[in-house]
Amino acid sequence: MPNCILIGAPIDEGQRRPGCVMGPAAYRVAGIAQAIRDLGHGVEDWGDLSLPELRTVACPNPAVHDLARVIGWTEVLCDKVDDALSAGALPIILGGDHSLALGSVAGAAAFAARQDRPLFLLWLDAHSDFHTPLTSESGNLHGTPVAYITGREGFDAFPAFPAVIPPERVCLFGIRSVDPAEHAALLRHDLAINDMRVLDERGIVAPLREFLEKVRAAGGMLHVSLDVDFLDPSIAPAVGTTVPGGTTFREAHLVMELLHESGLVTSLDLVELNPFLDERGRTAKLMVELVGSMMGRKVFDRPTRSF
Ligand code: Z70
Ligand code: MN
Ligand code: MN
Ligand code: MN
Repeated sequence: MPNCILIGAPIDEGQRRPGCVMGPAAYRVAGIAQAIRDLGHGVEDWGDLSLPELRTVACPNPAVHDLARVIGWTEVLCDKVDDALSAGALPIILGGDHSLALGSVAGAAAFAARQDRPLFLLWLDAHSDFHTPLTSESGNLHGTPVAYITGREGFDAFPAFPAVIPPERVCLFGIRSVDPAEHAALLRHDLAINDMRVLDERGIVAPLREFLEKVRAAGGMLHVSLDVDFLDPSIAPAVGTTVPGGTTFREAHLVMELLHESGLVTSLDLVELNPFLDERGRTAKLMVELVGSMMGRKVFDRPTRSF
């Protein structure tokens, strides 16, 4: 695995509940850099990003809030994630709410396009985040990145997405909260939708392996976007939008272990951690443990199975 670059993205304008700005600090306090170093990887911390000068923008949907700021974050994140990948590292973006993925995946897409490699997206989340700024009822732009990344219309105010990811290269995993407008749009697009119904029936291993095989066969890069609410709220309370019925501690670790084994992950978002809602840092610590599993920590180091 390449060395890691930590990028702090203290963004909370993509939703309404304050607290996600403290996310990057909480990951550092929980020891994310040392946890990765202990596994034998180099880690560089680029510190926290700050907002660039804002443009004046408008959106026909009056519910949408903080559009200019979210666009500002999108631009700076796109640039920095591209820089980190160009430095040969695995960028880990410390959020911040999920609107940061508008920029992080754009940066990964710009880099992948220059390398002439297809970029795939694994979305570990309770939500499908497939609204456009025009369909969002909450006006919270953290519910829109998957639509932006797959080239849906309605993002006129945003920078053009560098290299649109076709829906067939996107895998939603763990979803259990989909708004009606998202549902209608998902039916018209060919994303892999591994909702909880599918994961309960098939388990997490088979659907994840299927997707990873596709990435490998295509020689692709893989961006993983891990939303805290992918996890069951009983083990990860520090999130504004808790949805019951999430993945267990064991399932989540297994996902990360399989990702490690695959050797395919090229960038990672950690999003929606709200340390203000945490219980003695347990959610931050769990997220750091999950990163450890993705970076190669094992209970017992048996020879790697091949994919
Ligand atoms: C809802 C909306 C959302 C994350 C909540 C929720 C979206 N579909 N995304 N938490 N990460 O407001 O658009
Ligand atoms: Mn740059
Ligand atoms: Mn999300
Ligand atoms: Mn979510």
